[in-house]
Amino acid sequence: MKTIITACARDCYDTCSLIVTLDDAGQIISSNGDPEHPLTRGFTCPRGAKDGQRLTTNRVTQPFLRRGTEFVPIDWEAALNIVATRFAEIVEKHGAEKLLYLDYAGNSGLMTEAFSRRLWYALGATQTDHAVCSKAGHRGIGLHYGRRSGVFPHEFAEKRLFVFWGFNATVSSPHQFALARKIREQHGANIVVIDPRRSETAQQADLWLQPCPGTDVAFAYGVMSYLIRQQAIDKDFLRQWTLGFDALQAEAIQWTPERVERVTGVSQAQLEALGELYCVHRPSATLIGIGLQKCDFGADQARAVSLIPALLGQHRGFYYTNGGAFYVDDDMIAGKTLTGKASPVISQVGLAELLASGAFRGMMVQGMNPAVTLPNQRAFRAGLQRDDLFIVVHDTHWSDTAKLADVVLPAPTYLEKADVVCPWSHDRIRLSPQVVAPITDSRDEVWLMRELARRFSVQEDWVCADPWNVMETAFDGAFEDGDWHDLMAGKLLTLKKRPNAEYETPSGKIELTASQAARFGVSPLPTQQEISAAGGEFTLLNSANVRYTSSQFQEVYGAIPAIVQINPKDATRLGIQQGDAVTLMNERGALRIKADVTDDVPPGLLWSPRQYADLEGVPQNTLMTSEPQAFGSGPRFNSTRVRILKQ
Ligand SMILES: Nc1nc2c(c(=O)[nH]1)N[C@H]1C(S)=C(S)[C@@H](COP(=O)(O)OP(=O)(O)OC[C@H]3O[C@@H](n4cnc5c(=O)[nH]c(N)nc54)[C@H](O)[C@@H]3O)O[C@H]1N2
Ligand SMILES: Nc1nc2c(c(=O)[nH]1)N[C@H]1C(S)=C(S)[C@@H](COP(=O)(O)OP(=O)(O)OC[C@H]3O[C@@H](n4cnc5c(=O)[nH]c(N)nc54)[C@H](O)[C@@H]3O)O[C@H]1N2
Ligand code: SF4
Ligand SMILES: [Mo]
Repeated sequence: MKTIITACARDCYDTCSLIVTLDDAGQIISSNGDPEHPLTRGFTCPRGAKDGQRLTTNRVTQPFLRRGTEFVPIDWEAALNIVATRFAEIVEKHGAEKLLYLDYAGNSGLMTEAFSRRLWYALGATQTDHAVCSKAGHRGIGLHYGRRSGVFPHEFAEKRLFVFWGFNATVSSPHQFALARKIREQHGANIVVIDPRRSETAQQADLWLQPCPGTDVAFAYGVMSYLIRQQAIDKDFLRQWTLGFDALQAEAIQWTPERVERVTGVSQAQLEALGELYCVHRPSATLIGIGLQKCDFGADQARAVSLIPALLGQHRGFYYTNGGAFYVDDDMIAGKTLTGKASPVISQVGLAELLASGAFRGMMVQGMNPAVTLPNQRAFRAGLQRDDLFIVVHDTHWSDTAKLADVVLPAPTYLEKADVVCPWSHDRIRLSPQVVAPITDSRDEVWLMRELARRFSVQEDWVCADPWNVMETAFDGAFEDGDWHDLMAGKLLTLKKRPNAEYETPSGKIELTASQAARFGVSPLPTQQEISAAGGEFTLLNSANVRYTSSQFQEVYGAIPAIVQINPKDATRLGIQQGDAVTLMNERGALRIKADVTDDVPPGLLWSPRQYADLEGVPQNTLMTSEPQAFGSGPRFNSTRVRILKQ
């Protein structure tokens, strides 16, 4: 028996340190959380625990080529030649922009996710803006603060109030939530959850507030107005560190408790209860979930909430994601800053229509399962089925997208290759060594990129540069307590962070009124917009699932339940009972799923787990619009309007 310590590479807030135990034959016996890691603290989530099992199920075992409806196994040499020949033809005949590189964070290792982009930058292929997840919030908060990093977990101990806002952290960031709970137990800190439904996190809160979805700008102004009226704001701080307080105050005080209640549905007493906690339990951490900004005006929701801690006199007293605080040059790793070619950037959220309209001739998909996770699946899948689109998928498992590809290439999982994962909540980093020998005939992303580059005769030598040397340069001066050699030797290091009180706005201050707003066509202050009721009687929310990472882990835990939660009042009115088959529909399509009647959702609201296939295999995202948010280009998953029928 032996143990190897690695870092989990999933698209996850927690970037755990995992201790993998192997038997003498090198087979994984278990994966456990590293007790020495200050955030992991000795436990793992249901996904981390099952990686050993997932290693051997539903894997792409070798390269495959589509022949009609069948996949035939081929060897790597043949696969590489087919891919390179087809892609080279496309570049020659139609131009490199007709080639789309579509990737996301299936594995957020820097080699796997970033370095492998070098080829596509060198070719000038089209890439996406990566806006399907958190970008709208980044844009919104960035207007006021520059970079978006804020509270780190190692600062939790001093906090006396944790406000999880549109953030189902006990599911989506179990280690940050557990740490907040520990501070509650030790120091009597309060945990508040702001979520329209009784999420798993809301169930553990001291105070749960339930604004209608999409009304968080109004709610945030309500809180700010309370703090101003109670004179709980820090005037010295505001004078020294911020710009535009008078304008913010003028807007905030118009949000009287009555008006806030009318717009958000939260009673005056509850609003005051939160305001009072902010006044008394100092300092606080306002933790903004990615879930808060996946709706029509998501960027404004995130920016409004992020302003609350500034009024209380806190530098960066919010948390959104912390990756931007580190001195790691990931754009250089990805080749973005090295290429002389213009790589066109298209909207990731809006890809479905473009694909369906024939905008591309070739597509390489890596670390993403877009045939499930992107919105407007009817259009997206129509695009995938075009005869003039040649699709290559490089994945560890038979994802739904792989099943629709022309060529499928096997990738090693994070346990089968070495990489370095940069965290985005905490500041600890360690090498992820290869834990087990590859169990399929897989090749990693860097190898694949180099083989294709060779066949394309790519001239840029930075494409085939040694990735470990590149990483060493990108991490130059990035550590607080060691160097690259220490990292390679397996030490857990701490990343150096940019100073909290440094704001990359034009004024160098927190711009409560954003001077760059006009550039993006938005107002200098966050604005509460009208919520549209078009498209159906109900708003459908959906969020991350405890046992799955987006579409992954269904080979371990079975299919993501195709259910919809509905309030008993709505259910009674519509004649729907627990377990009934129901149809959810809107102008984009219909889903057949099972009803779960529960008062975890209020009347008028529905909730589903995200990314399931319905009872007939239709993907959930058939119902979702692919029109990106006007500001920040993010998705609008949580503004989906639907009708629901019993049948
Ligand atoms: N309805 C709805 N849809 C949503 C959302 C929502 O809230 N509601 N949220 C959106 C959000 S926030 C996100 S981040 C996206 C996520 O969307 P995706 O990134 O598409 O999510 P996954 O389903 O996890 O797909 C990752 C893929 O990468 C593969 N993979 C894992 N490791 C490796 C590796 O080492 N190498 C390679 N080559 N492949 C690997 C996995 O097998 C899997 O097929 O979904 C979005 N879609
Ligand atoms: N177990 C697990 N963990 C994950 C993932 C996973 O797939 N599984 N995925 C990872 C990824 S890619 C992401 S992006 C994150 C997502 O994790 P989170 O940031 O927690 O976001 P969501 O799960 O999308 O939604 C969180 C909550 O936001 C609420 N919400 C929706 N709309 C509004 C609104 O308008 N106002 C307010 N106040 N609340 C609203 C929803 O009801 C939901 O409970 O999780 C990461 N962690
Ligand atoms: S998925 Fe997240 S919580 Fe689970 S082991 Fe990986 S980093 Fe930790
Ligand atoms: Mo995400």
